Amino acid sequence: MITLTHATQRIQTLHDTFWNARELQAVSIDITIVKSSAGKHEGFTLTASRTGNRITATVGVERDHAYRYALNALTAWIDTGEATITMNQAPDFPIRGVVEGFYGKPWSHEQRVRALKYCGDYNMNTYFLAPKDIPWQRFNWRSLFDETFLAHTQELIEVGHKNAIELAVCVSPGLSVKYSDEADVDAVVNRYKQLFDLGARHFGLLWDDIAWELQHDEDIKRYVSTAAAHADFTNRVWSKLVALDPHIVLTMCPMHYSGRGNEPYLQVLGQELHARVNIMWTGRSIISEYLDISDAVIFERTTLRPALYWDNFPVNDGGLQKNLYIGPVRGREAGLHKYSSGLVSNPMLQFEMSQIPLYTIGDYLWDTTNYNPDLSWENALKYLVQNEADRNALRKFLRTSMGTAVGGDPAPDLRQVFRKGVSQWRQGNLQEAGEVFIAAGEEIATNHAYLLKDGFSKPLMIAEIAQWLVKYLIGGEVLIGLGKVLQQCSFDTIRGCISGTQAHISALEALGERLQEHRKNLFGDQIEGPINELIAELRS
Ligand code: LOG
Repeated sequence: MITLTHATQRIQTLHDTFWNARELQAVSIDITIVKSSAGKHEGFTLTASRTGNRITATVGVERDHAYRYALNALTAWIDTGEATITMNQAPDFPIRGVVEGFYGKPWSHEQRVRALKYCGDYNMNTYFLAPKDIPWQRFNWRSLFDETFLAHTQELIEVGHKNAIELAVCVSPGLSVKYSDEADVDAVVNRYKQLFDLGARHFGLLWDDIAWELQHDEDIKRYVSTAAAHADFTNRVWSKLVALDPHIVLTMCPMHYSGRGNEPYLQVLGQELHARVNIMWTGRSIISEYLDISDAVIFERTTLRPALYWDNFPVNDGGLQKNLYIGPVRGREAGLHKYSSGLVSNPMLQFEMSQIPLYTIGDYLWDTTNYNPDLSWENALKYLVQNEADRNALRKFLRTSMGTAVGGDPAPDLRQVFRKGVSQWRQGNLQEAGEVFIAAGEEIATNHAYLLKDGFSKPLMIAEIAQWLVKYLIGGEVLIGLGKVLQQCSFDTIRGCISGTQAHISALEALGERLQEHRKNLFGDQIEGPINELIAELRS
């Protein structure tokens, strides 16, 4: 039994949505809404106590949608089993969320619906819909959205609102736009109007990955630079949008979306673009290892507004498709929110697996100072895989691909295996060294079989990583092969190194080849490195 007292209609909807998506616990919960003393825009206060199976909670919010964050905190507290809680919290970053902006097969409608619910659980508030390879996004942007698209989008906007997420649909006219042409401005605005009628209030206009030079004679005559054209076109869109609703939000992605943050293009944009339009930025690089305050300050000085980070982590499109980025986000500085209007993450093509890093991004965005990547990652696994045995098996696999494009050890457990094994072989204990690798390989083979067994609780996850699981097993077999070769070699105590035959060298080369042949990346270069080292030692 859950009761809610003194709620507004919006809070009631958030409440119903939240509890409907959960299995009701064997407790009764009474929640009372009070006037907020949170003091911050998206803040909430929460006090709660438990007597037996009965939980009594009081929640205060400035803005109704923050009630969702109070519920997230309440359920997290319930899971701890503690007797009381008192909280006064607010998020660090104002805009927190996802930009579905990768090349390749976009997420499906069903996945997006689920993504919005997940984002609510991660304390996020924004979802940019910007799939690159879908005709409506970059190619036929001059036509109105069709009925199917609108029906789907309406559902997304509604599910978003029920989960405290704003859907921001994007348009990318840059491949064929004529900046000076008012009809092109209207084409974009007409699409936004369709979405406005469905309840959307945040829109995206993207100028990434397009020709840097002006293409049309009229544009060349009218504008001194592409930056001037982008500012002017975006401003004209903006003024038609604010006429619809003064509270509207427009976010634009500039053509130079990565770099030092002081490029002439950004300077012009800063001066000429309406002050209320957000500018996205991916940081120093397209995929930035670090997002830090010193760069953010330069960007802000140049563009006269704080960056809205388009964070290209954990995205794995284009040439990155062999990688799985399933570790926690790292390298985003504590306190960055003071110099930024928000951060949205461009996820992987793999929807299910993206949830692991996204969960950690939600944690970072909420509280950058206390963000603990390893703890957050573990909590992500608990949240996503409730069955403990399945979670343990999955964790072992995941820990062979923890490398992110943004740092971190790709295969921390395997590193320990090699540390142990290599130290044994250096001491001349080839039987023991071989045993270390064989045991590690066998453990992988057993875990591989477990993950693929019928009845594994997360089949959608397994389906997404099927090809990496093939590589996983190959890795296990290669480790066993390496162990066996080591055990057949002998140790030359005089020279203090391993000796063996050409056959051993060939066997090792074949193992290296096997790993190379399969295109998906796992294990970092943890296995190849030592194999090559051993080959060199045998040749010496
Ligand atoms: C694209 C993005 C793509 C990403 C990673 C931005 C602003 N645009 O280099 O759609 O997913 O890189 O490949 C991009 O990042 N351009």
